[in-house]
Amino acid sequence: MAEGEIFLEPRVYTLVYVIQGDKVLLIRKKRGFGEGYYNGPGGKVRWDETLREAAIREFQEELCASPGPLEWRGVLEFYNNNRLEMIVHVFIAESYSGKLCESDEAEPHWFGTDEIPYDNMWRDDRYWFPLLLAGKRFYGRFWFRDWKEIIDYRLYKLENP
Ligand code: 8OG
Repeated sequence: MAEGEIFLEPRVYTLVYVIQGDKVLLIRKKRGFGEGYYNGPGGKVRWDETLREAAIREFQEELCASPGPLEWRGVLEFYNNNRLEMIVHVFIAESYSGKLCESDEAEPHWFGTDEIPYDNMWRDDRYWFPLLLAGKRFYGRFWFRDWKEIIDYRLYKLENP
């Protein structure tokens, strides 16, 4: 590796939120990173697939159903103890096809957009989720200490100039 070059492990992830009117589909994760938290379905992007392919595959694995057309809405960078660990691409869909199931990874729950369970979600979600619900595009960077506490963050709305 050339001097000054920084090697990053392939840690790109997806998240998909189905939003129908004033309801949002979340899953309660039953295992893995973020166990017990409500989140959108999603997971790690493999080298041989695109972001959208990964987003669809993870949705199918976790909920049995398939998301409708995906709209890219933002990207989040997560630093833990000052090291960039995860780059997460966030999509929304207005529909899905098939019947939602409970898998060994997750159980689906619908929430009103005014009753998002932020206390049982990742700490950063309370900052950027309102932008998602407001129809914005965004770029966020969050610095965690031991994946618990947020020590700093930057959040940008992406708008056309
Ligand atoms: O494959 P696995 O279940 O471990 O993937 C973790 C999922 O959790 C992935 O979709 C990305 C997502 N995720 C984080 N951190 C955060 C976060 O701070 N907020 C939200 N909403 N999702 C997160 O890894």
